Amino acid sequence: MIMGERVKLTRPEGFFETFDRRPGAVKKNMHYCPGCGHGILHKLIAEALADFGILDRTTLISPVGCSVFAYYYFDCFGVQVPHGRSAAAATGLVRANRGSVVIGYQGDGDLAAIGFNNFIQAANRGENYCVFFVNNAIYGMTGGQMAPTSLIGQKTTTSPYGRSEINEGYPLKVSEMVAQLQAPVYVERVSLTSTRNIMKARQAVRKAIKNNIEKKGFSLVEVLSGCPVNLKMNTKQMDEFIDTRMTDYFPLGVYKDESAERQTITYPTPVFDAEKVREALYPDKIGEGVADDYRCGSAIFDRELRIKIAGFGGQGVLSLGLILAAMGKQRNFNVSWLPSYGPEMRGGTANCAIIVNRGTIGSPIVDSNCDLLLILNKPSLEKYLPELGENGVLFYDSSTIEEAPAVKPGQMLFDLNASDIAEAFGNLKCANAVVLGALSAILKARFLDERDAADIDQLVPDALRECFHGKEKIVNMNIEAYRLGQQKMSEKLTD
Ligand SMILES: Cc1ncc(C[n+]2csc(CCOP(=O)(O)OP(=O)(O)O)c2C)c(N)n1
Ligand code: SF4
Ligand SMILES: [Mg+2]
Repeated sequence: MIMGERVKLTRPEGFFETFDRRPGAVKKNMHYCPGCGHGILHKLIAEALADFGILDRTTLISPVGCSVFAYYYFDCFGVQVPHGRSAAAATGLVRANRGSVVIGYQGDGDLAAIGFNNFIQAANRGENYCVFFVNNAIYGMTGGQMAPTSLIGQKTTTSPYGRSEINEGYPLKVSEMVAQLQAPVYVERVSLTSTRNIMKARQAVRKAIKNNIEKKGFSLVEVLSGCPVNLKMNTKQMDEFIDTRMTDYFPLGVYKDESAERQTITYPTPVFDAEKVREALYPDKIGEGVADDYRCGSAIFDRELRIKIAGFGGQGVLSLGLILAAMGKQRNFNVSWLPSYGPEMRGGTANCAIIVNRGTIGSPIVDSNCDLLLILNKPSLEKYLPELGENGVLFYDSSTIEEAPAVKPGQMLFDLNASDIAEAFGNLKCANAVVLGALSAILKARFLDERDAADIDQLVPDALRECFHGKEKIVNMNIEAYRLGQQKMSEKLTD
């Protein structure tokens, strides 16, 4: 009880008084193992935040790793990000609020493996935040896999014979790499193995945070830290390992420090034009003579419609998707459009998924239960036909797919030689508008009530005008190709 009181009294004010977010009965201790470096570093940071009086404008970004729950402890703002995404979140946070202090706290797996590109690009841009990089030479949280900083010869669960430079390459010297970049203002490597080293680490933590407060750019403090549990050492052996083996390879010291010379960075004033954002999100309805609250009455619109369009890159697959999405928007549906660009040069497929729903769209992904597949080449047919739902509709371009595919009972099959028609029309690029025409003919003949069938010929030009805003020539050409496709498909349907 008395010990408990002492712990409470020596706790820096940068921590919560009790860690109420921690589940379970233990509300005063951290979740770290005995001998772990994370707790010591937390304490240095918490103390600095309180001493600088910046708790109310600091965001500490918790990573994925043993310090995933750092937000249990710090009495400032907190964001917990996906593995390795600290630098991306930090960039958004500091740019959105130049007066904020942002701390990236990352392990060696999080920073130097999965998140390295994010991290190094943010450092190279000189984003105004500071990173505390806990190098414990191991993936602590997941039970001791090799980290980019594991030492040569170090046995881990994924390097059971010891890390070898031939197989796994050399341990990454992050501080040295960052110090080579022009933008960072301050880079230091410290350790936590003795009171002296902890005091040096304390100064480094303070300097990095101060640089952030004074808007001097990017600072990195690499902290050599112990994970006695996964390195299977007691705390004394752990400190010795850090002081000898780790420090030999990762020498302590200042790698770059321009804190004194650097001026406060002046950032351009961001432009936020609310009206432009509104226009982009909610374009005005284009149609004339159509009620703003037009509600399609056909039964097919009573549930979510899941559409996929696929073909070669350059066939207008993605823009056809955009046109369908615009049609949905024009008629007051919620829509999503998710493009996927295939390796076009190597004969792969480009595709996009469109969802039309009067209610909320849960996910924009269509990878099963597809209601409508519009397929413009053979590889796409092979790839996506299995995704067609029980009563789904398949339309394919018979100019590029010669053999009629086999569909299951209940599924419907339509085709038109859309590319040939577009070519004869004078522009192969209009094949997608021909397909749109064919689709409208199918919808009119089989799926739309009288009112919606009459509406679609007005809706398509409206959607084209939304998509090709101001390019009246392109709009008109597409309307022509659309009408042609519709006529040819209607003829086929009545044959
Ligand atoms: C996208 C993703 N990949 C992998 C994981 C599994 N994972 C969780 S923590 C971790 C490594 C953590 O190691 P480190 O960053 O060194 O932190 P430490 O636990 O050592 O402090 C990994 C690979 C994950 N959570 N998410
Ligand atoms: S596993 Fe290692 S890094 Fe994780 S809390 Fe325990 S000692 Fe610390
Ligand atoms: Mg680690």
